[in-house]
Amino acid sequence: MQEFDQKRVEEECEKQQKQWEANLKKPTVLLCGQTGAGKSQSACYIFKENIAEVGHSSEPCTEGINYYPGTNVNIYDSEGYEIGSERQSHYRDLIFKDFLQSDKVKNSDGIQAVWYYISGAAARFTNLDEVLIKEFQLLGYHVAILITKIDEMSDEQLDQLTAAIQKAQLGCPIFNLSIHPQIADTCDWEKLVSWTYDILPEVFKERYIFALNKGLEEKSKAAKKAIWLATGTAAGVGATPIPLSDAPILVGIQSVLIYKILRYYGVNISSSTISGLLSSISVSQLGKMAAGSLLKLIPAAGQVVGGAINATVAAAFTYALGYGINELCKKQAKEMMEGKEVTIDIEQILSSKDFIQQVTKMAAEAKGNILEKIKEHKDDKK
Ligand SMILES: Nc1nc2c(ncn2[C@@H]2O[C@H](COP(=O)(O)OP(=O)(O)O)[C@@H](O)[C@H]2O)c(=O)[nH]1
Ligand SMILES: [Mg+2]
Repeated sequence: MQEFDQKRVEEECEKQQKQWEANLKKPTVLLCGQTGAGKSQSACYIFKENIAEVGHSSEPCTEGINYYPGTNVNIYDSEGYEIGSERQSHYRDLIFKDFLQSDKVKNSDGIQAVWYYISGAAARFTNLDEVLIKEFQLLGYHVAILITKIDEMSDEQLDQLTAAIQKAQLGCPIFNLSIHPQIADTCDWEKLVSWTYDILPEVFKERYIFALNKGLEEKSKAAKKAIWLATGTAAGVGATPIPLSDAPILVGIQSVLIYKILRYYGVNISSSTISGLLSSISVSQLGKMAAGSLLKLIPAAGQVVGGAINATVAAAFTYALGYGINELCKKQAKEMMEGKEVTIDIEQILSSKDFIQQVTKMAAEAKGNILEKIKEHKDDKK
């Protein structure tokens, strides 16, 4: 029997965590449209960081466009134009000549999404709006139209405005929005968040998720992706003849998986701390227990090639652990979004008997078809 080597586990965690983080890019969103449409406020509503907030410091950019480099998302917040103003006639040049041609934009990772705002209070879709949106699209930008302040509109007004936009046949989605507490929850915020997630190239998706105040679905989606990736990797590790419960690489994979899931939900604890917790509640014991009871569940276990069993057990256990953490985070995050004070106490979770029992039970259930499932998820990705 090998000794459980915590130092190697920590090295493994650090390595895997770094590898993952090195590949993540920060997405950039451009907010465009009329002054007072609610651009700045909406960014504060969606994202965790109080970017684009009045009084929040921005970096100087093209005149009329403020740049807010956030921790996980960058926002270009255009001051917009007022209908009939001097600025309206310059707005197109300002965006397409001054701003998009500027070194700052050209030397960056680009702009992944344009949120184009139409104020429900003004309820006008102007010729300029149409021209600008078409120009963005021609240049290959992903544009969404955001009708804001719908609390200030009658249903009829909203229908008319929507019809006017649809008549232009721009082919971009339209989201009806308001931050008014009485109707905000029934608006299309989650749909906007989801659309943006979908159009982002892979390397930008994860940091976008970190930045989000909303998007429970997307957080869970990202967690599930991470779970299947780790489960597949664990299956590979388990195929070696090392007893799986003592393999630092495996605990590393599981710790980094938990680390990723927590990050999606906005909790930041280093993966080596998690690995410490995992081993201090002796996940190796748990692994042995799971392995032992799982072995009993496999008919004629003695005749099965050792590697095959290890792969199954390692994968099933990793899957069950990730699944359990994601479910707990989802529940907590929902409560958080409802304004309740909650914290995700990972130490308490990992040492809770209920949680461990649930994971063990689930791993036992999963072992039957986990390898096929891994394969399905790999095929899905192609
Ligand atoms: N009624 C209503 N007012 C809003 C809404 N969103 C923003 N506002 C208000 O509209 C004003 C302009 O918002 P702001 O975000 O600064 O607009 P921006 O110029 O497009 O950045 C502020 O007074 C906001 O409080 C909304 O959904 N409904
Ligand atoms: Mg503003």
